Amino acid sequence: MNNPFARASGRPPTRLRPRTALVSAVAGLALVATSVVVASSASAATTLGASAAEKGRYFGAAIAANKLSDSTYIGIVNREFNSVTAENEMKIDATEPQQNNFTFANADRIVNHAISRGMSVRGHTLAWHSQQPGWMRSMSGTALRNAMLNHVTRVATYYRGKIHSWDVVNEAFADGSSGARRDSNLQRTGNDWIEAAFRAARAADPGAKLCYNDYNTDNWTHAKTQAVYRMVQDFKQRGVPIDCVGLQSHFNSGSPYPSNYRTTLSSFAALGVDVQITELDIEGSGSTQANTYRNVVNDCLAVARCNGITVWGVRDCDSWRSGGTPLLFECNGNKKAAYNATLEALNAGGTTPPPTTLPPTTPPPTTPPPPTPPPSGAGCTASVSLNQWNGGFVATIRVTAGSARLSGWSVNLSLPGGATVTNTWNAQASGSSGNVTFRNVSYNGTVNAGSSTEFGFQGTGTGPSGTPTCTGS
Ligand code: G2I
Repeated sequence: MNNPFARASGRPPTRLRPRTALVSAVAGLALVATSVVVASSASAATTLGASAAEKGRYFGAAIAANKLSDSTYIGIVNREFNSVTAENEMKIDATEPQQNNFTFANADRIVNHAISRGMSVRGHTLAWHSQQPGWMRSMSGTALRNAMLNHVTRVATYYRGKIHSWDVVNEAFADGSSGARRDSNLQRTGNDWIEAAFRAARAADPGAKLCYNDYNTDNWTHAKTQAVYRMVQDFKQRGVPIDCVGLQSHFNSGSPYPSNYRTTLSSFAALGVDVQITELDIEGSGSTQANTYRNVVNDCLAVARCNGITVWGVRDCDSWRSGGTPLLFECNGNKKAAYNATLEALNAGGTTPPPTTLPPTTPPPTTPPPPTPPPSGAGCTASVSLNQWNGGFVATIRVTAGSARLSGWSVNLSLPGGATVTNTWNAQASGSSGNVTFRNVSYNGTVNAGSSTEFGFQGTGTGPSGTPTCTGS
């Protein structure tokens, strides 16, 4: 993907007009003085996006499709930002209001505007417990898992090549001291729903960075921060495709900017992922608010893999928390002290870009050795549930042990001509077309008598229709 940041420019021209030799000595001195002033002011970028671009970063805003025709609003967006996020238009309820009926018109208005101006786009969000359409809210189990994967696949495929970073999964951890996953219909489909979503997103758009995004993960000592850290660490160790962590960073008196914020950013980065500040807003006013914005920018610039900041709205009146006046522009479009502090901090940050942070190539998951030969005729059955759409499918296979406990299993099934497996979870596939065999992975080979386990795969073309054969050991 091109780096649009390198093209961003809000700098005034630095070239001085040629001078004649007839200038008097006094006027000449005045001209020298003038040119010094011009040269020094010309060295500082004059917009957030241009300044961030000089540091190899982006500075973005969440924007709304229904405000694109507001001239004050779009004037600020076009002038200041080199990245945008759709505030609501890419959420599940917006893009799949009825199951398998996708609507992208409003999201497209944002994406097309951004692309036409050389801005990059953050995609928000593919899988979330909130803002689900009614049909999804009432689903559970395998049907919901399939519907979620189908959604991830279809939306990420539609925008393939256009999204810099996707918030693949949003807000999946509980608040408070438990460090647990948030209870939700998605969580109840199985703890592996997050990694399944990331694998589906990678298969659909291999060029996008894939992020986990959450709030109240700014303070390094908080249980929620630690829990997300452990999940990302685990994903990196097991080869689950994750490239970035989004810290929403909604700050106010109840959830203040923490003094260890830089430690949080650098600790995530040390896991080998990028860090992005994805929904920044800071309630308050005047120099207190300005100083907090300055601190956030300084912290991001201090961490090489902190590759961008997005503010959650443009003017205070556009904010979801407008009463807290948390943004960089007044309602009339004027710049606030917070804006000036943000730009100053960006400009003071030097001009050395961080290392290029294209999506890292993720090593394939480590796979266990094939199961040991069967001790005796352990039996199993397998059944397929298929979610098919035009050109692709997600298959979920339920493996059920017979009257004896299994210590391993394999499932063989036949795909119709033209079908190809692109992505498998909870199993290891041999082959990708025709007859394909799926074997258990390390954590799901043992199945008690009469119990079941599930694995899945995603493919292009038409999914399997016959009954699979299951072999237990
Ligand atoms: O709540 C703040 C943010 C927390 N992190 C995830 C973000 O996606 C979330 O954004 C907010 C939007 O700023 C709000 O604009 O998410 C809310 C819920 O999706 C958005 O609110 C919704 C209202 O709930 C709807 O009633 C309304 O129709 O905004 C919609 C469009 O104005």
